[in-house]
Amino acid sequence: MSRAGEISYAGPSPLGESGYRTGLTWNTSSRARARAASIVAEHRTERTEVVRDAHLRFEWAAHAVRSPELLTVVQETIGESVAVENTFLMIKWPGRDFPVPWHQDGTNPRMQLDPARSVAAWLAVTDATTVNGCLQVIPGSHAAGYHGYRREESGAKRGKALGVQGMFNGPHDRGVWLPLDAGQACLMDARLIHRSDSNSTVGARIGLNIRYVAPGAIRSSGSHSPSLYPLSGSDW
Ligand SMILES: O=C(O)CCC(=O)C(=O)O
Repeated sequence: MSRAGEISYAGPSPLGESGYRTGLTWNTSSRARARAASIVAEHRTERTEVVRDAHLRFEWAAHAVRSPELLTVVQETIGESVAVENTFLMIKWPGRDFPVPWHQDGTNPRMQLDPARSVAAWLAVTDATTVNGCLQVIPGSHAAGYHGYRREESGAKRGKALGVQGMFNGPHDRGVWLPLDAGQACLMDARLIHRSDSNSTVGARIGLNIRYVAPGAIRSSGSHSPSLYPLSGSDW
């Protein structure tokens, strides 16, 4: 499923050759783990897997999107004026089949993000490991631009429903795992191809996904006009 009028946006990344950056911190690991424990307590009964717009629902997430180190690096990457376009909290419960297919955060049927003016972040609320479903990325995959995508056949309601067309949903020979401790974060070019596996441990794996944009980053198709949550700058 790729649509007429979409732009490929092939080319270099503001995050360099790899198209991603790790080694960032959004909170102390002990505070992140305490937060994870309360999220688990709140959602254990329903086994909620995805909470959309977490930054509008939870005060801790509204703080997380503006955590100083993360926001500074986002501003260095896309400029001083920054808004949140979207967040979702993803909980991988033990024993659930919940892989996320290879996908690119900056393209969907509603819009495309200009990769020079947008960046995606993934914040580890619990530790994220290769066995509980940390991200796997394909370094440099941003450079070829946006690809066509398909709707995931199962689980489409709960998470990322769009996978890169023609890509098998499993490890890739160029894939690199990004394990993170609770409280750490990574940034990804909006075109970087990434995925995650199901959680095969006995504890929950929790991550917060954020799409940050600068003014003019969003090309929307049709009448969709995203509601932005400005964090800095006066151009909104
Ligand atoms: O949390 C996950 O496992 C997947 C998140 C993701 O794919 C994303 O950040 O776009």
